[in-house]
Amino acid sequence: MAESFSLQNVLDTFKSSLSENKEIYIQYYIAGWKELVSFMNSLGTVFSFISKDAVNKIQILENLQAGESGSHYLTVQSMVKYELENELVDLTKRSSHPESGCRTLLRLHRALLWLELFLERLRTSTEESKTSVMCSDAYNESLAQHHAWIIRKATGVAFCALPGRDSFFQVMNAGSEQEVVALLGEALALISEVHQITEDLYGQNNLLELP
Ligand code: 1PZ
Repeated sequence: MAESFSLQNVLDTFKSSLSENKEIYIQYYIAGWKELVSFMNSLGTVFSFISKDAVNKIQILENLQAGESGSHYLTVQSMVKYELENELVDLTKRSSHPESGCRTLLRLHRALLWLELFLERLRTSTEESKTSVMCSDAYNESLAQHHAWIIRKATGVAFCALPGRDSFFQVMNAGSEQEVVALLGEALALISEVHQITEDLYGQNNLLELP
């Protein structure tokens, strides 16, 4: 990463991901995730098993975009339509399409809910709040429900290695605490909009439990 992490970058990329008619450009959605991964990598090696999986998912989506059917992977909406119409999604168990765009993006989508819940806690936290607690509370309310015991265990260990609230605010690279809180509010509105649009689309197409 040439540029260092900033919360503003995350906000900007997710902003670019929304088209005028509220479709989500996969390219910018992925770019947002890359920002988050670079942030996670800066936190230390305990988090590398998490960022490796995120990178892997990003790569799958980038390969689909670069492939011969790439034009269908412009937006999340066009991807869902294309993959469903052409039966490219394993709907009940993983078989001939274990790495569809739909199931891959669903994993990131679920993680986005974790991010939303975590950032909301961070935004409203006080000096005494512990990042490890905010992180695991957010995790238990979201991603944990989709993870096997062994992953939940490893994730719990990683949370204990999180830096404190002060360093989080610094890493956000957005100025004073007040300024970070304001920017978090802005970022959250956007992340939750992107999350909700995806959630509705996946819900309408019965894709929320893809294996
Ligand atoms: C700032 C601290 C970071 C905490 C991140 C909290 C999220 C914990 C996620 C733990 C993932 C563990 C590794 C791999 C799990 C995979 O099994 C699952 C399901 O994929 P499948 O096996 O079905 O292919 N992968 C995921 O759930 C995607 C996880 C992406 C995590 C991205 C976190 C980004 C954090 C941003 C930091 C600001």
